[in-house]
Amino acid sequence: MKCKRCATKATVQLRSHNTAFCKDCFIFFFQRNVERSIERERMFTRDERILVAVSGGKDSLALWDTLVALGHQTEGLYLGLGIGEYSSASQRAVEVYASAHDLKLTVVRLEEEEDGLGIPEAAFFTRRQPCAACGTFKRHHFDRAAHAGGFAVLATGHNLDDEAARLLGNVLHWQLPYLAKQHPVLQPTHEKFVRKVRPLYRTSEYESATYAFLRGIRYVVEECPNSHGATQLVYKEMLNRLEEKMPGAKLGFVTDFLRHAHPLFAATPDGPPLDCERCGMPAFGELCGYCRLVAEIIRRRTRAVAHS
Ligand code: Q46
Ligand code: ZN
Repeated sequence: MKCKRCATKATVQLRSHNTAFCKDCFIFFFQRNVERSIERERMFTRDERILVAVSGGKDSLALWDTLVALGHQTEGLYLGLGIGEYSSASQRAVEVYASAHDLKLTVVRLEEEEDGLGIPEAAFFTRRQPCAACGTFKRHHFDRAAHAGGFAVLATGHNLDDEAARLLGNVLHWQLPYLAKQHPVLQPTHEKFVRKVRPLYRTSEYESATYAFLRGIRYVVEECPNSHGATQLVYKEMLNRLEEKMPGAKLGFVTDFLRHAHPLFAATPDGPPLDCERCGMPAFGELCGYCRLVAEIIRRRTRAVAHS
């Protein structure tokens, strides 16, 4: 098979796009695809500073690499979740990438924050799924770092497979408020929030893994141990089976939703009206969701210690 762009021998076949590329042309294709997503959705301009949330996996490192190649002003943020060897390996991968490319990286480790809580403790003491607490912790620390650093935008590495799985879950349960918020660009609803964007929303997991590999990025291949059994994986499996029979199904599912259905669900959500009494970030009550969760964990931990 020949490269669609330069007619030399192709090394990457993309069934969903009905095309194939050699190494250099695939890298060009990937970067141009991301650039088009940024422009199409008016995510940001070259004058704006972007904070890239990097986890150490293929998607967020491929995103950072692409934004740098496209000439955007970026800095990285790594949030250490305290999940054993997975977190140590992820932090190493991000640090190696940042120093090899001379990029500025901020590392925030949950265990070293004021509350000293990693995700395993949060899950243990609240008896909830680790991913529930993890989502709250990530949102809080990303928002806080973006605001403190004066960034215009926070970019995350969610890819097409993530977006399609999330959309399928939201449609299966008709989660109308979540469908309203399912968009690659979320405008801030408070002055302490920044615009949140997902520039890889039209780029598949396979494409970002291939890009990272061809660019020589040493990412962490292992998934977070808590991801096993997550409902999202069931949706991803279903969508992969569909994609097998109907190449391009995931891309059509997500982009047609955004074009035709999202405007029907979209409503401008009200921003939080108050400031959290503990951390100062936006809140709907006296405390923001993060501080309420932390207070609950600390209460339960103190009770557990008292009874031991
Ligand atoms: S990191 Fe966090 Fe994921 Fe691990 S605990 Fe769940 S949400 S699976 S993307
Ligand atoms: Zn708070």
